[in-house]
Amino acid sequence: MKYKAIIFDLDGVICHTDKYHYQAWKAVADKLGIYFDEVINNRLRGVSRMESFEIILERYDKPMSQEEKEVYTTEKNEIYKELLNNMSPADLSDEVKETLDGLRAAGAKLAIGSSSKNAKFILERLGLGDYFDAISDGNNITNSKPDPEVFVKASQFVGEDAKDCLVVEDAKAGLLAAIGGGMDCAAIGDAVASGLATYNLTTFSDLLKVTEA
Ligand code: B16
Ligand code: MG
Repeated sequence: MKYKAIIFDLDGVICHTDKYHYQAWKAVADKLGIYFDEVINNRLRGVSRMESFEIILERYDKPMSQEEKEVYTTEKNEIYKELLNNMSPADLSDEVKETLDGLRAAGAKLAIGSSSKNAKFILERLGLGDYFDAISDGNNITNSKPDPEVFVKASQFVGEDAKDCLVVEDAKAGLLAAIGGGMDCAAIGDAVASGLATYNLTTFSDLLKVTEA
């Protein structure tokens, strides 16, 4: 095993909550009469809740106060959390679970590095509530990706140096955060196209090969 710890992004890597984010933002956008589609939703990947709303508001031509923004983002989160209740351990693929178990058996500590403030709730829904050695998420950071903070905190939580950590990400902002934190990174999904990663994964289980010493 080349790494002492592997830090996983959550949404888009361990599980897929895009459709729930989409439905919840769509409800808010419709209420405000703002055009919103799946292409715009893709731009919200790995981006914090308020920054996501700012992207949606690019198509809104009236000013909005910070208080109103808080009201709408809170409403979005309530709808989103209601939708997350649909998730269950069946939403965790066998490939992801077997790969995680294989990496742990090979000696790596496993951590989460997610922008989401709902990370712990999502992990519980997936049956992974007690699985990871550490969770760094939207609740313990002040700067979101591409700032390295979420991954630096994750490495500190597991007590390993950045050079001994590998980050797994599906968003370009997440790869930039890993690189900024001095960590190697593996890209999956859309993040592959950026060409920024140390490794490009075709499928999640490729992690077992690329981390082999
Ligand atoms: P929340 P990740 C990110 O999670 C999502 O990709 C992004 O779409 C979302 O806006 C962000 O979490 C904040 O989520 O509203 O639940 O706090 O990819 O960093 O695991
Ligand atoms: Mg992600």
